[in-house]
Amino acid sequence: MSHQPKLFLGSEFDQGKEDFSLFHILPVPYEESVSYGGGTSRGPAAILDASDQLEAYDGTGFPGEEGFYTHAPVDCQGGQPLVFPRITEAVQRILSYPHPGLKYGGKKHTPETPLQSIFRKIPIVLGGEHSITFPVIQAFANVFGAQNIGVVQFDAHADLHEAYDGNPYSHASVMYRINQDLNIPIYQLGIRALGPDEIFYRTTHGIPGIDGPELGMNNITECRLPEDFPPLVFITFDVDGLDPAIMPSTGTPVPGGIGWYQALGLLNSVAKQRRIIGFDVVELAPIANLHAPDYLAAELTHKLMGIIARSTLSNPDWSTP
Ligand SMILES: [Mn+2]
Repeated sequence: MSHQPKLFLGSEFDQGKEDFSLFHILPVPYEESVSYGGGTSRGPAAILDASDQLEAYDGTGFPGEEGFYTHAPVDCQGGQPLVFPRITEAVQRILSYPHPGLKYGGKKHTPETPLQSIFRKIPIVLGGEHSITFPVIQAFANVFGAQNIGVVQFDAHADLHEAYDGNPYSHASVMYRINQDLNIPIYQLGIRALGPDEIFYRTTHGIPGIDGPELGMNNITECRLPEDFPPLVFITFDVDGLDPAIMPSTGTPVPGGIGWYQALGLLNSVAKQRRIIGFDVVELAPIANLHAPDYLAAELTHKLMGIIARSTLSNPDWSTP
């Protein structure tokens, strides 16, 4: 690749080998339907910049040893009808590694870790507004089959409007699109801002999860997915699910959000129950000269990589479909 993108944790790890790195970081600086504060198109670059301040050790292990490959950002110019197919194609390409014919310096490379040889690559999508999760999930559905996938959503908002401001591809409609159009089950954590149409949808469709007030007032750090929840889980992490005290850098902050250790506890809990096949971190809208939230988003990304690597290694029966 001629373009040299800014790397995730480039201060500690060189760009990995493209077809063997387990973690494929895909920046998607898409911002079109934002309804309140703007700036989420600068989210991916802020996370990559902040990632240079991370330690290689995530507190338990070294996710970078599985390989980080950071892609050039998806071209987000030209409007939703043009951009969404590009996002789907980029994610699907990652899920299709190793590509025949990919070589490095004319040498054939062999995987260096058990995870690199057994499992599909893990796409890690950095947003950008939450709308992008729909074309991301379309790629996963194309590869794994929609019936095998569930989505666990961390968010302040249910994002279950059929359309928002007349836009069916709004950030406020993304989970409706995934659940209704793709028929993919969802599980919601941290929700605390809901419209009447969303309450109706959740009730009539029996959408499971634990809402913000219950999480916060009872300091819940574990969740139990429904028995019939699909075996493969994608995590969509809208940073406004976190409390604005630790995450003010987002377009629509809502008080009473998830705490840091609570988020890690819930993520660990999900990873113990199902194989996580990818995740996104969306809606970071960096505030100039306020670095802590950007660093938090980078650390969240890194910790989730470690959680996935360890849970997948300790469950060898989670074979690749
Ligand atoms: Mn959202």
